[in-house]
Amino acid sequence: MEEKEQKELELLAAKVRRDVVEMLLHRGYGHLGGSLSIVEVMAVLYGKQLKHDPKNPKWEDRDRLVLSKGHAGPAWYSVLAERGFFDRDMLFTLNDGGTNLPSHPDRTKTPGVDMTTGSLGQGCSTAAGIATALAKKGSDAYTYLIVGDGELNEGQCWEAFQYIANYKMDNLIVFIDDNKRQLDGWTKDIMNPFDYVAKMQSFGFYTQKVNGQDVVAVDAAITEAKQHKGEALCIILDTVKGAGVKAFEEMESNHAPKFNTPELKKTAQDAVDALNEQVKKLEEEVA
Ligand SMILES: Cc1ncc(C[n+]2csc(CCOP(=O)(O)OP(=O)(O)O)c2C)c(N)n1
Repeated sequence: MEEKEQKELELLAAKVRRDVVEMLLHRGYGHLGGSLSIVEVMAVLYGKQLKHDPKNPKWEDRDRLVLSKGHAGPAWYSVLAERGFFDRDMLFTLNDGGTNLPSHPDRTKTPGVDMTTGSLGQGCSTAAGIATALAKKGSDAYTYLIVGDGELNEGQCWEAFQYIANYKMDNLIVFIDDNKRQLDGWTKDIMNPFDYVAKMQSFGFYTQKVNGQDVVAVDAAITEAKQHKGEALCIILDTVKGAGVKAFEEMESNHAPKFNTPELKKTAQDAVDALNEQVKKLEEEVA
């Protein structure tokens, strides 16, 4: 990847990360850790790999995204706003009564959101259905599915994976966001997943594992996956819950913190300020 393209993706990631923290600070609470861990994959998808048209969100030939770990909606909303699907000001209506940005994605409310999610596990099945329908219509659109490592505790995910592998669905890319933590602890302590690579390979997936916080590595893995025809495709994103803000990475419970004390508000505001600096620096480098 050219250095300029890398910087542009890093800039988009920095803006999305900044927006996530800023909107949750404004709201006073929200799903922080699992939104921050998927920032880079969101930036690579909307900055390069996922076909979309912000002016025509229902464009027939668009690629689809199913964010099965729907609680990470703020990361999706941020990248949609940055790409121009709606005004950035709308981010600050997150979770308000009557908002078009509910805490979990709703395809009837938000431009650019194609599937409603939030009940963990179900997005794996709906993504498989969407990709099946697109293939039957002769579309060359991709469906991308993002699943959490805690979410994989749901048996429904594995039923869907069996279906996807059985039908050798090469128009769907499964991302597992392996941030190693879930709502109330470490995934390995709650339900040991053992080795995702071996597991997905044994299901029949062409499986790669990459640093999910590295836009170049994520982009290369998607490009590589698209070259594998006639195989189910999986990319395991090795990520950090709360990624990109040291204080959040180290927070004991960073799933959905409340910003309800002066200290926590200051931590979040400091993060927004630091991320704004990062955005400014990257903007200068890209110019
Ligand atoms: C069926 C279902 N059960 C429980 C929940 C509550 N819940 C929301 S997020 C979460 C943890 C998910 O962990 P993970 O997939 O690892 O998400 P991440 O750590 O990436 O945020 C749980 C149990 C839910 N949304 N759906």
